[in-house]
Amino acid sequence: MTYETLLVETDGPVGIITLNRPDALNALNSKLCAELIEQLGAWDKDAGIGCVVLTGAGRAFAAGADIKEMAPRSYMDVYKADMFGAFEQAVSSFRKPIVAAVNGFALGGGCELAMLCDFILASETAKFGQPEINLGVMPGIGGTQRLTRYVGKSKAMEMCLTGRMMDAAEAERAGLVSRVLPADKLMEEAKAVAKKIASQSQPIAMMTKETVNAAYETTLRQGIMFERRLFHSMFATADQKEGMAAFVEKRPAKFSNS
Ligand code: CO8
Repeated sequence: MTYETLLVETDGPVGIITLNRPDALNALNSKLCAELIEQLGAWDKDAGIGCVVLTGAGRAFAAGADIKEMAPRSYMDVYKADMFGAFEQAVSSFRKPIVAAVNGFALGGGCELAMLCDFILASETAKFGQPEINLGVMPGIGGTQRLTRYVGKSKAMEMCLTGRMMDAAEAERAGLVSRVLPADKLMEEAKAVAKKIASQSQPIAMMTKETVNAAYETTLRQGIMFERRLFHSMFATADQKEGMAAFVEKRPAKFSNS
């Protein structure tokens, strides 16, 4: 599939999407949102894809929603269109793991998009922020909620109220990113991590993602019960039998995704 705002490729079971509006620092315009929704929809249904890497071309992962496109819109325009509603829904409900490889600016909607992914690998040059307040608005694709859950109230509040950017080292200390890598190693490592994930049992990886994400939505007790029920259900899969047999027989597991 050829897109105007995305580069899409596959490397075996890994799908790689590069946001590709580098002249606008990959700002999220409606075209880009529609194309990303379409591609994720296709890969959700494609059993050949086990993990996705999302990155940005040039100096940015994404510098936010497209301000030039958004600026003239009225309240009725954005309310009726439920601006960014379908976008947030499409990424957050994607069932397979998505790794964000953040190479530069991840600001506003760009930071929110990175946080919608399952974890973030950052290059040393990455910068994260929620600068919407400088534009007379606030985060609107989940930033007030997800950033607070990632880094805690104090830092999230400071970032949303001041618009200050965090560098990669601070983002790692704060728990926003899982690891920081040299810029020239970021994609190599992101693809290696995605390949490792895609080599596991696909349904077990999907259930694991669903269960970790349940920690955001439930009480501790409900989350633990959800985990236990899904854990028990894994004993009905061929992949549990294979994974454990392979360990006992000292050989690599050969999962059948069943
Ligand atoms: N939208 C549109 N164009 C952008 C954006 C953006 N978010 N960011 C950068 N660009 C464009 C610039 O206009 C410029 O284009 P041109 O060459 O035509 O003038 C080009 O990208 C390069 O940018 P700069 O020249 O500004 O590059 P600098 O290196 O000087 O600065 C910065 C880089 C600091 C990243 C700067 O570009 C910047 O501050 N960008 C805006 C960041 C921002 O405010 N992001 C938040 C946007 S609002 C948002 O995301 C809200 C989401 C929630 C909506 C929810 C609705 C329900």
